[in-house]
Amino acid sequence: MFKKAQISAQTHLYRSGEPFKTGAVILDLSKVNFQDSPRIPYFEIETNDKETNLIYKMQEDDVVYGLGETLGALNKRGKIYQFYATDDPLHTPDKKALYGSHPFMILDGEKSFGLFIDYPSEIIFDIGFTHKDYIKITIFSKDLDIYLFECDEKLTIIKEYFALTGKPYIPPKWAFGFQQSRWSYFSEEEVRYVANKYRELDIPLDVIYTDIDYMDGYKVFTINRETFPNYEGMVKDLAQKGIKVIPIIDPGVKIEEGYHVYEEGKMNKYFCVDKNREDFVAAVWPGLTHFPDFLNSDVRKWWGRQYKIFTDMGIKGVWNDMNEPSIFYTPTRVQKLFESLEKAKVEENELGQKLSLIQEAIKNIPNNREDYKSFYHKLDDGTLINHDLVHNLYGLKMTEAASEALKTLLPNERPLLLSRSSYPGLHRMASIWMGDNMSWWEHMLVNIRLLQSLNMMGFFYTGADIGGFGGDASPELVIRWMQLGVFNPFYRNHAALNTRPQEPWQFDEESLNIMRDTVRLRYALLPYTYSEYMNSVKESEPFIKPLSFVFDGKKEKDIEDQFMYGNSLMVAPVHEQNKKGRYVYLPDVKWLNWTATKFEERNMTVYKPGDYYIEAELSQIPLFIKENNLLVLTEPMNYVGEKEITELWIVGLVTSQAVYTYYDDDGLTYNFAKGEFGHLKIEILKESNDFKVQVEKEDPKNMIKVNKIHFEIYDESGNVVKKDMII
Ligand code: MIG
Repeated sequence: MFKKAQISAQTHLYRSGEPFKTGAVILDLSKVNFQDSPRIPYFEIETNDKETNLIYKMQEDDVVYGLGETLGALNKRGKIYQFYATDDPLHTPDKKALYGSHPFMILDGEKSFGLFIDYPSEIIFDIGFTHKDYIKITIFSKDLDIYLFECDEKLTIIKEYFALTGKPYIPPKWAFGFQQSRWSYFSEEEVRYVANKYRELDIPLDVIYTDIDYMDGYKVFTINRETFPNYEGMVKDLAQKGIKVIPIIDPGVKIEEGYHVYEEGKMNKYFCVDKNREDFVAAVWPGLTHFPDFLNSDVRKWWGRQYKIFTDMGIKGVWNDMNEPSIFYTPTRVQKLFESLEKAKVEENELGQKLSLIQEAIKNIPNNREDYKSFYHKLDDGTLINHDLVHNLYGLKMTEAASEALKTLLPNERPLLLSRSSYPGLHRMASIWMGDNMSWWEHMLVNIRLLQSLNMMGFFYTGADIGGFGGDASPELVIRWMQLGVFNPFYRNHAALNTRPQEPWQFDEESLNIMRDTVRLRYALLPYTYSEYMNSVKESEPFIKPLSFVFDGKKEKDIEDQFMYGNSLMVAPVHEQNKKGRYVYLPDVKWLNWTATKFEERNMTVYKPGDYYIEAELSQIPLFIKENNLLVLTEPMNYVGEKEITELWIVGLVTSQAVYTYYDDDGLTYNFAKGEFGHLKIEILKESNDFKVQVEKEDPKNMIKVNKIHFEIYDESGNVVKKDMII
């Protein structure tokens, strides 16, 4: 049975049993008053010994949003989703689970509400799949917390969710620059080559990643000195060019005598244990490993200290991978395989019938639920808990270890911190990328939808592997994806082992030129992106929003491949092969269309609301600036911070009045929280054939270096008036 507590005017907690403290919620719940509550509003409850089911009858027009890192449509109706973190490198439409678990949904209909289930193991959301009118949520436990947000407005529900779980992570400003990665750049030489190539070709770049092959035998916190003899020198030299190096880190610690991380972990009993209290053994990249017990705070501190080898080199961030945790196999699983193979032992002519048996046995080896059930965590109070019951927290707790440590190792510096697996709460300290997608056009659409649904969970700083991770990418795909990437806050080209290289210069001259202009466009947008990002964190409002979060119409709810990037700009990426344009729906207001190729070329057209086919050649990106809203640009640079931003270009269609609050701070520290930031309040008032401008500066700490603003203001007939202003 549930007990109920009031959290805010609109939010209630319904608690059943004794839930595990996941750390998702930032409020102190020890002082809330509970009273018995036989029911939960909206839902019918069905329970048995093992599970709790919540059932809701949907109306025909109800739309379901949320659920973060899941595949399928943005409107989640019509599919089953499972939250049980898994490393699945093939994101086909039938898949129910990915790396993260985000059990927060929004029902948008005649009755609207939000629901967050704070429970760290398996949950199933059957959203109108089994029965088209019903939501059935199955939690495989009776110990759980359910938060119900009773608000009419989707954006208010999200605000309440952030009030409960914390505000989104703010990366350093350079993390909004372009980033290049590959599994792997195998040597220091190769990394230096990539850096030089970017500079030679005048393509802006801020970050290069080193994937697992920089390590010595995949041992975490070591460096292969044969291939990276002077990793630290490389970090310093690249820093001179304005490029940061970010290393990958995996959780599995190789079992090898004399290897310091293994020895320390073993001596201090820092690893997860099996049922015999022996260190649990699972194979990942290094071969047989132990898993650090991140649910224990001593282990987190110990692990966190390891990152010092990187920060001592001048490294400003880390990339935490494989933390579902991914398991390639365990000795038990291999044993079971041999047994199945023994059973399947057949004469050659029978193989046909037995083949599927063998295939099935092999398929079940990695990430097997039985393996997750076979190890334990030791909590701070000394109790042992089976991993399966807290499975979805492993990535969160690993990332917490990194985040806490980096606060000391890089005092008052904002690190770039990425994790693959996640749970609510991780969005406060780090962010996630979308994992191992493929070089498929279909995965561009997945990217577009995930941007929107992850933003609802507070993962504002997110993006997909640009160009696709697995498989070979065509030049056209990479170009179109680089264009979409301009509007991924995390903008990184990354590709898997043995796939066709996809750095901008790997194709032809024309493709290279388009990609250069595309990346430069991203840097031109930097003042807008940063300003909108910081304002959206402050306002607790998603940075990227679906059209239906901004406009009320019915049609808006069906449009999933256009989105608002900040409050002024709607992006309609071309995400299909051979397309020289696309259909775009323009809701409600007039729009200033910029079919963008490069910063320097701004040919604008005004559109009334309606449906249009917008042409977009391979080099062109369909962008739309909302009426009476403004876009802020600057001249592109080679990396963030190369030059002070001294000049702004303000572009917009103003039919009455437009106000833009331009924000800036040092981009590196947390001093903004102490008031060290500046605002330029730019106001444009339409006057018959002209406009009036007013700029107010509020900048006590001198954070804004802008001294010249160029205005390009359009009227509804598409005529432009340009003015410059010295401030
Ligand atoms: O088993 O480190 O998602 O980005 O390049 C694959 C190698 C392990 C998975 C990550 C991917 C990374 C890759 N990793």
